[in-house]
Amino acid sequence: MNHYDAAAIEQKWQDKWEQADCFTASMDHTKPKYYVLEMFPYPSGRIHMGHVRNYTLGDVVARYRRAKGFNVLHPMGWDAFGLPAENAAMERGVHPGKWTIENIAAMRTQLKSMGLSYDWSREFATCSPDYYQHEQKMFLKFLEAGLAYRKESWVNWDPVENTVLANEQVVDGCGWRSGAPVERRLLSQWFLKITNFAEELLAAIGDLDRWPDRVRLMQQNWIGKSEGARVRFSIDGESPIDADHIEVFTTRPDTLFGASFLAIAANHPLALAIGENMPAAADFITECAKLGTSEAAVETAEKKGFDTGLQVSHPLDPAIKLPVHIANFVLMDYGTGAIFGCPAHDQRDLDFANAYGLQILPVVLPDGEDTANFTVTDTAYTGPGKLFNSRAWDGLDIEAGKAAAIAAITAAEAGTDETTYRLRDWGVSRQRYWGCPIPVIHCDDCGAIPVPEKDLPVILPDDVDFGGSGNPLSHHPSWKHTSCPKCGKDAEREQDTFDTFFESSWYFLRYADPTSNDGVNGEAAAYWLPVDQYIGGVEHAVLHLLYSRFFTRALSQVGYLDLGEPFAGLMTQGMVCHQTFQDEAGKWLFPTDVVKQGDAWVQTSDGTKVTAGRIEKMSKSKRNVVDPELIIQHYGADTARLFMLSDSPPERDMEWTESGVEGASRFLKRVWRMSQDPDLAPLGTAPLADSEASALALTRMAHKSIIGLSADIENFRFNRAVAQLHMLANAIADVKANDKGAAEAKRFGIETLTQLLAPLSPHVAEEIWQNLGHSTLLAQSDWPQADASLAADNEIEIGIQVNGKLRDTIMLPRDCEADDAEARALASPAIIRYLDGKAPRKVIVVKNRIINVVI
Ligand code: ANZ
Ligand code: ZN
Repeated sequence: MNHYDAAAIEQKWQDKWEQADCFTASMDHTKPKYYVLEMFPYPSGRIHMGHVRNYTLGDVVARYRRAKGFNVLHPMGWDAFGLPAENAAMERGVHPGKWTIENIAAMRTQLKSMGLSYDWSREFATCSPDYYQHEQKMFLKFLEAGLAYRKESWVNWDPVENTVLANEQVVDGCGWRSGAPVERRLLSQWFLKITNFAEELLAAIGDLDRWPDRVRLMQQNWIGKSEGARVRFSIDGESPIDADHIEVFTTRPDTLFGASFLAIAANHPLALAIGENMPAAADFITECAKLGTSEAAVETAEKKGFDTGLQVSHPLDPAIKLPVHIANFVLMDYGTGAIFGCPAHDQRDLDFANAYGLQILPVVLPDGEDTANFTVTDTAYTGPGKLFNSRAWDGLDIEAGKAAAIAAITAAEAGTDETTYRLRDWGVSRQRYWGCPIPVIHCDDCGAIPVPEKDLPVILPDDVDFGGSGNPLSHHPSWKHTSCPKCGKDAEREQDTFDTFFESSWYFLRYADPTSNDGVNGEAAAYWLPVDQYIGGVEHAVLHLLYSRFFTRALSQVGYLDLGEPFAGLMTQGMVCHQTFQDEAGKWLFPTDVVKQGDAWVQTSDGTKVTAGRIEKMSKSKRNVVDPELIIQHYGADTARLFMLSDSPPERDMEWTESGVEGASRFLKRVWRMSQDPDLAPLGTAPLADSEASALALTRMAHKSIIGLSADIENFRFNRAVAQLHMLANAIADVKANDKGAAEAKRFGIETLTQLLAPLSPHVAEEIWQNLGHSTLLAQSDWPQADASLAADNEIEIGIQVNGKLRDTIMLPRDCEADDAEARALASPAIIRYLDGKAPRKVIVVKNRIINVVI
């Protein structure tokens, strides 16, 4: 018997697949297409177990669909711009480009060692000008179409790093790297008009029926549609700004008569104007600026305000006067940056009113309360009820009250109904070097002028210095100096680069034809898109997936293609977890540094005590990581892949354990041994029609496995697919040599097992297939066909009802006679209990369906 040598086999079959060009895709209108895509990796240098899981899942789908006769596109590439490369440059003095290219080479080798069925001819890295030059054209088209624009906006500014920080990069009000307190700054930045598509992006979520509900909900919340009203309050006396009124956005116009103050954002134009003449106000504004711009920061901060001394009149009764405060919980970039506060029915407003002694007037009466006694003190009432203290609206419910309020403010010309969205336009400017240059030239006279098409692409210069702070592009001696395309005067290039989400928003379109001079080849995209199955981490549930949905629409609008949704099916995988270990001093230890002795863990090096901790997501900081390369070297990629699939359903977290990998390895060795059984019937023999007992059972199990495993793969139940393979292997082992048809059944069983194993552990399957005498490649073979009649079980599960309620289920032979079925049902312990010693009045048997006992 020859021995299973994973390393030799795997290299051999990877070479064979490549020579036979098995995975190169091309358009073919005679076949149904299937585009399976895994989120492309950032080239950090080495693959981790999360990658292994992600790409194994995708590869099973790709290999299965190919065998099922689909024309499969399964590409891979590199999301190659981004901060880590720039940090490496600063820390180690390597150029980001060089660092990235080397990382890609290393990771490509690792991915290839996994035997993934990619069409490598379509590979690209987004940091290559071949790729990013198209983004510059897209951006200019967006500009022309009004889908890109420049505006001043408030940003989190890190004064040490001299750069803008995303909200997620602000930790407790400080920069995540520098630790310096973040400032709010007004900066001119480029934006993409994703808000143009807010309604469409929201509505189309309803059609994404092959997306996880959780992701759909997250997108819905992110878009955050709010229906309400815009209401004007006129300023009493002299206004410090041009406008004589303050506009607020509210979702509760029905509570207008419960208003007791107006609050404006610290960076509202009115606040800034007041701050100019009032040092105390200016101090308060500065204090607010330290809070950062994130909603989370604003939510959790203590509610603080500053009374401006200004007063406004109520829009429906000028006799009612309300004070105007500057408040830290009002955001400038939502609604109008100003609110009316109704403390009785909004908790933030109530906290604020209690802190500053403002009036609390309830206007919604909960059912069962009476107007004379209902008061609000510490907890705002946000539930349903009838309006009161609200003049003509008294007695209306909230919805009717909103309609009445909108009618009243419209009639008084003090406002209108309005719908707003939480979704903000996408700010794409980054003060970074390692990104796609924004193709714009700034002229003192002409303003921001697009780089003319003939001068594209704007190539990122290589010779930059990473020594200083801020954006290295700004320090480059010559790159930024150019002349104005319009007037010819000296001008400066835009030195910001695009947010790296720009690259990942259209890469899936590029794969349709990665060398197209048009950026996106419309015809190829029409053939391949949408992606039939997208697979990746749930951490991308909002930004990447929403930007991609937007980009597809925006590119369609400017003529690149004609497509709505880019991803028809989405699967979000769970994390790969591992137990954590610490030494006596609390230092984290690698799993390779510890060993189990009896029930306790000790350090391999010196036998000292180790505390085994929780099972957590693999992370470098806790050292609970296992290096895929070592696993592949030790067990082979087929084992790593099989274990990845077998532990839990793909959308759930899984625990990586040594015993689990061992189990997967044992199973492959078992299949390997079975395939070398000298008793197998020769190649080309089919199971005998009159096989007996265990041989018949195996044939049946093989047909059942084909049906079951196909459904499991189509529905992402890979763990069940693996269990099915184990069952089939057991049925092979259970065949008795003396049963008629044993040798033929075993051949059929092992061949089927090999074919079904192929998408999961493809190398060992190819090797066994060859050893079984085949000269075809499994990678190019059709999926086995099941005979449903042979797969049928001769036992079926039948429910037993007592007086119409299901009380038990039993296994009965198919087509079991009524008398026999009745006898078996009445023998069920559960039914005996229900009968409680009595005889049933009637027993109704519906053949192969159900048994109803009437008592
Ligand atoms: C008066 C009112 C009375 C409100 C009441 C609520 C309850 P969503 O659902 O998130 O859209 N708001 C409006 N603009 C704001 C801003 N820029 N910063 C902070 N808060 C703002 O919430 C809309 C509600 O949030 C609005 O309705 C407004 O407060 C507040 F009993 O107006 B409401
Ligand atoms: Zn000019």
